[in-house]
Amino acid sequence: MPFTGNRQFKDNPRLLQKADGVYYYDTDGRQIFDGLSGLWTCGAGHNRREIVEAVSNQVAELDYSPGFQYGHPLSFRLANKIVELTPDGLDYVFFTDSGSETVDTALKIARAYWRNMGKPGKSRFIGRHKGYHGVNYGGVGVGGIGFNRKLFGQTIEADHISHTLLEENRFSRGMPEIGAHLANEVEELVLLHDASNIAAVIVEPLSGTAGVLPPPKGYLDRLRQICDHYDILLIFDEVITGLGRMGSLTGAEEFGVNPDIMCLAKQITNGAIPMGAVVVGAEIYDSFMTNGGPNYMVEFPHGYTYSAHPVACAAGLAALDLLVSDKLVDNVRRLAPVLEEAVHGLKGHPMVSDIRNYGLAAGLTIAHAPGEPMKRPFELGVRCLEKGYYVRWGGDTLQLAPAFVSTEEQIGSLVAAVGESLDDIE
Ligand code: PXG
Ligand code: PLP
Repeated sequence: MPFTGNRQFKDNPRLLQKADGVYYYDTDGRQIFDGLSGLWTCGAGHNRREIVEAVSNQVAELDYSPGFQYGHPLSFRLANKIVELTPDGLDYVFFTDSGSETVDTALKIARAYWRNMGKPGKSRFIGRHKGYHGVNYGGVGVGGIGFNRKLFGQTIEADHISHTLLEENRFSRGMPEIGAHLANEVEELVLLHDASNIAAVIVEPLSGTAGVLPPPKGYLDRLRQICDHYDILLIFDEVITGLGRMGSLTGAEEFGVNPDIMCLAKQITNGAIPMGAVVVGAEIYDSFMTNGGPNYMVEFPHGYTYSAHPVACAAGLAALDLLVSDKLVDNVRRLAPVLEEAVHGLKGHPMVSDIRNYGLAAGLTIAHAPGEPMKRPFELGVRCLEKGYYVRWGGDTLQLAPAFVSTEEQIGSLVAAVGESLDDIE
């Protein structure tokens, strides 16, 4: 069981049987509102007919196609679609099968790019405390959640700048006022290591897993300026923020700052089939093409057995068509203030020490039970489930991320269930 208390789960299993729209149904047939869009994956709601049909047809037409040395038309169509939806200047796509693979691919692209440019010394990475970049060795190295690292020893070496969860910003709505100055810590690391040794800075535009931490005003702009000034690549890990949840097609678009490399996953296929994607600009792509040797040689020795899997591509094309045709991003913009208003209504509860939100994402920090920082969120999550609401607990936080197709009433009752659960465990 991934990221699960296995012993507790075996005593009290939580088993889902089927899904429809914004609801799950457990093995007892109980209806459960999906307050996290799966795992931030299913913004369009579950079991969308268009995606189901695309997947069924594709598995019957071309069930698998080798990605090494062969291609298939859908992967190019999906890549073009992703390029359309991401900011100008991000024009080339490399497919993976998860967010973790996406991050490790992005890190390898960044180092290889600098080698291609004749600057092999530029190999260090800068991440951020509380950052989550998946669970593979690269992502854990740049990641900043100690609990996810401490069992595993040596990862890739990385420095970490401070997180932006500041006491002064507690209970901010949307982007907090204070914290842009924290981006300047990159400059201190430049003084320490010299930019000639630094490949890239990687951040989530909004930290999801850490409990929904929106970027402080001016913070991402400052990161961009510093990276430009010192010729360091800026990687946005948009596995959660990409493709709708922020109220724009990407976090980059919403926050008005473009990265050199973007990581996407989850929402590409609406969660139906595993898939991730790294998106880069022409300068990075061309550096591989001009340094690849004779044209039959492999320019980027990297890839997965299931890269650009045809069934995943079919799911992705259908899901992204839905995102656009059903104007789901407009839904997010419309529903974001509803979630904001509702969730900040929990302020004042003695156990709630902070509330944050942006787009269709909200995070609550729960005051620690004595000596047991992770216990109350777990208890709250289980209480919510008993009431028929699925929410996410992690660390000392609860997270809400309803589907883009939720109604105002559903969002209201989701937050009400959290409030009642808080009362229950007092
Ligand atoms: N980067 C970011 C920013 C993520 O949020 C990953 C990489 C890794 O993706 P994969 O597909 O390898 O899991 C993620 C995944 C949660 C939660 O509740 C978040 C994730 C996964 C599961 C749960 O916060 N994020
Ligand atoms: N391990 C072995 C022995 C393999 O042969 C392969 C792929 O061929 C892998 C790991 C990597 O698997 P994947 O390409 O699915 O990441």
